[in-house]
Formats: sequence, structure tokens, C-alpha cells
Amino acid sequence: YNINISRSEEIPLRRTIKDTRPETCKDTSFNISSFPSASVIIPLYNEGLSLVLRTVHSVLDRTPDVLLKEIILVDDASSHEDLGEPLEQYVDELGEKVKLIRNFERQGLIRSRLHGMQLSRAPVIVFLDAHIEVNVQWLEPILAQLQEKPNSIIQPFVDGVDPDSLEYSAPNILYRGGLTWDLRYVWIRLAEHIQEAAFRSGQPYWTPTLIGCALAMDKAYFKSIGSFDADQLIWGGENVELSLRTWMCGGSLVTLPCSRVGHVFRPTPYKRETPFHSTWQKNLIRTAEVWLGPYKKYFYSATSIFENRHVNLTETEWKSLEKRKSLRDKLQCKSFDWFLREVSPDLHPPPRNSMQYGEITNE
Ligand SMILES: [Mn+2]
Repeated sequence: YNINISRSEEIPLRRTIKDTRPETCKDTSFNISSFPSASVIIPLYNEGLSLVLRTVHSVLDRTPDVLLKEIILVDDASSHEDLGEPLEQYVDELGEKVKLIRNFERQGLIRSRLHGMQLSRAPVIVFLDAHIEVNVQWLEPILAQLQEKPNSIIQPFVDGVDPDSLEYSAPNILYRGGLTWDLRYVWIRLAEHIQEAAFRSGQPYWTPTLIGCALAMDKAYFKSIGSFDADQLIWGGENVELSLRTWMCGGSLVTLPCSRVGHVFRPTPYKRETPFHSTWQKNLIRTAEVWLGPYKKYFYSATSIFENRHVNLTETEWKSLEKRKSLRDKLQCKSFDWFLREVSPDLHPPPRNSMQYGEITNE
């Protein structure tokens, strides 16, 4: 599932990319001396080496030195040989800002991010996938937003990088992140007039859910709302859990049209196996149990149509949910009902007296 390295080497690890920001962003100047610095945390698991290096170089090249505390690469026990010694040697040559730490055993994306965060030294943290290229002046709008509203979690505007040609391109629409009853992230196209206004002003706009490949936050705030659920497994659903928790517990999620990062969209090994592999499914069960309240029945109805419907939590896993429930109570978070009404009106509950939930397919 990795991009063929020899082919992608033809595109240099450091390159000029298309500045996809709305025009208005290009005139903005920032008083960066007042900004906090950021630690960029990048977990990787059997990623194409050139993709990892392109991610790292893009951050080094397009972030003011004074704002970048460090880049922490967290290798999640990859088995690819070029992520061993060759990566280590390369990282050594990049100077002391770039660090490489390794998990002895596979921990998954979620715990790798938490591991990186524990070692980070800056007040702001940015989580990036290992197949990203950040664009011009990507960090400054994030830091400005966090300075103004520390209780927001930021999603830069996600552009696309083509998995075959590595061509960088912006989608021609603006979107918000939405939600389905089986707790998947979906793209919601914004109304034309909202898109136009956002393009014209470059102003931040809110989003119900995060896509997950790039996110930034004030570390103290992130910890205060329970960072990630460390009992979630490997990968999947952590973006939805964090989204619901942030909104319901008094924070907000915003997307910044002026902060652009390109993400390589491609099938991941996980997604290839089944749309809902069992660890992802378990993570979603955790999310539904803690955050959906009486609406969780719709989640269970919606997921029963998928292959892995027999997935269940173990007794220990059920027990570990208590920590998250008491966190929810301690933070006095609002109800899912409130979330539906105020944040995600696009997600309609099925009619109250409905008898079946499913889908119709053509043979
Ligand atoms: Mn990704």
C-alpha cells in the first residue's frame, strides 16, 4: 500500500508548491513575536520513506524557525527496512529540531500521538499524518486563532496530494466535516454564499467534526478535556470522539481557509480490509457509549448492516469506559441532543416509530 519510492523520488523531497490560499490570506501579516511555539508530532507506520521526508522538509521549510520548537517523529514499530537505519541517519543530518522516537511494539496512531505529546515541549501541538505537505505560512493563522481562542481545536484546510503523481491541488469547494449515524466522518458542502464569504474573508469557520489527518491545539486545553481516549485501539474513530467531546464540553472546532496542508488521499491498509475493521468498530462503540446517550440505539442500528456487527468490547474494555464517563461528568458536558440541535443539524435522527434500519442495494 505504499507509494513506490523510486517513482516518487523523481519529485524532489523539497519543492515549491502551489499556494492555494484565498487571495486575502496572502496580504495578512502576523506579529509572530507574540506567538507561542509549536511541537509538530508525526506518527508513522510503514510509510513510504520519501513521503515521511517530504512531510518533514515541508514543515522545516515553511515554518518560521522561532515558532517551530521541534518535530517529533514517532515510529510505531514499522517493519520497513528503510524506516530503520536509513531514516535514523537522515534525521541525524537534519539537526536537533527533528527527533525520532520508536515504539518497541505496535501501539497504533492514537497512542503514538499521545507518546509524542508526552515528550513535546511547546505549548501548542500539531498532529500531522506522515504523508502531508504543509503550505506557505500554514502555522501562523493557527497560532493566531489559538491565541484568541485557546479552547478551540484547529483543522487546517486540507488540500489534496495525488497518490500517483504527487500533484498538489485544492478542492474547488469549501466543506465542513459532518457525521453519519455509524459515526463516520463525511464532507458537507457549504452553501454557496457561505463559501464565497469564507473565500473572500479568509475567516475561520466552524466544523462539527474533524477529518483527523492534521489538527492543532493548545496542549493545556487539550489535556484538560481528556486529550485522546488512550484505550482506543490502533486507528479509527478518534477524530469523531474528539470532535463530539470538544463541542459537548464547551470548546469548538474550526477550519482555517488561510492555513493549508496537502494530504495524500489513498486507500490505507486498514481501509482496504473492510470499511469497518474491528478495532475501529470498537473505538466507535466507546464513542457511542460515552457520548450518544439515548441516541446510541441509532448507532447500533446503523452499524448492524456492516460485516463486523458481532464486534463487542471485552469486560476490561467495558470497565475502562468508566474513566471516560466520569471525565464527561466532571467536565459537565452537554448532551448529544444539544450537539444535534446546535452543531450538527444535518444529522437527522430516524423517525421515532421506525421499525427497521438498513440499506437497499442493487444486486
Ligand atoms: Mn492520512
